[in-house]
Amino acid sequence: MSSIVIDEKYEECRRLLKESISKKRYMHSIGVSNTSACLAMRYDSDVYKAYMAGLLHDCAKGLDEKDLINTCVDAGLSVSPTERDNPELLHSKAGSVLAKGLYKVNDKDILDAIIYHTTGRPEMTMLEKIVFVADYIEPNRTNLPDLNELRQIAFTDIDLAVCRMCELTLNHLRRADKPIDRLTEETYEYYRR
Ligand code: DGI
Ligand code: FE
Ligand code: FE
Repeated sequence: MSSIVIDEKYEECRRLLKESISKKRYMHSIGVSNTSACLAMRYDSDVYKAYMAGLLHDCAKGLDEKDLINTCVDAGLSVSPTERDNPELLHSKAGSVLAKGLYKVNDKDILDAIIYHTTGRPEMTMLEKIVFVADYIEPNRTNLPDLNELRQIAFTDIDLAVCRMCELTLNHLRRADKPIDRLTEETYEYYRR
């Protein structure tokens, strides 16, 4: 299971990732990797970058809150008040730090797709949108709202898929009374237009 080999580099990253996160999170990562590759084919984007960004997007999920904050601070990345109160949000930024330092990924497109996979941002690159959307619709996801519809929209109008996903995430956060990151809101405002 999950023994897909793209090249040796991918294979090395996959092995290291498997040791670093839970089994469930690893299966999710393989799902996001493959789904990102499919979307990249559909939207004429770099398929290899999509495989790698999807594989590593949650590579920092194994870090505890203290390590998430330290990893970002040590790398000179800004930590917003919302992020300090909800360090889980930092797994995307910390993920890019690990991807670079531990997994030896130097490609800025891939690192940015990891950084923005949770909040999104206005004017995302195609690769960023692909990982953002693949994170939601990958085959192992079963308990998210509107999955069937979103899986179709993802392959017909990726901007609309981003918009719908932002809307669902914001609704969920508001209902759960969770603090909302400025970027999450800005992403929705941008893709709503
Ligand atoms: O890491 P995953 O679970 O695969 O997915 P993700 O990186 O999109 O993170 C999912 C969680 O992040 C989800 O429960 C919604 C939450 N999230 C997204 N934007 C915000 C947020 N949580 C808070 N508190 N504020 C946000 O702006
Ligand atoms: Fe994530
Ligand atoms: Fe994820």
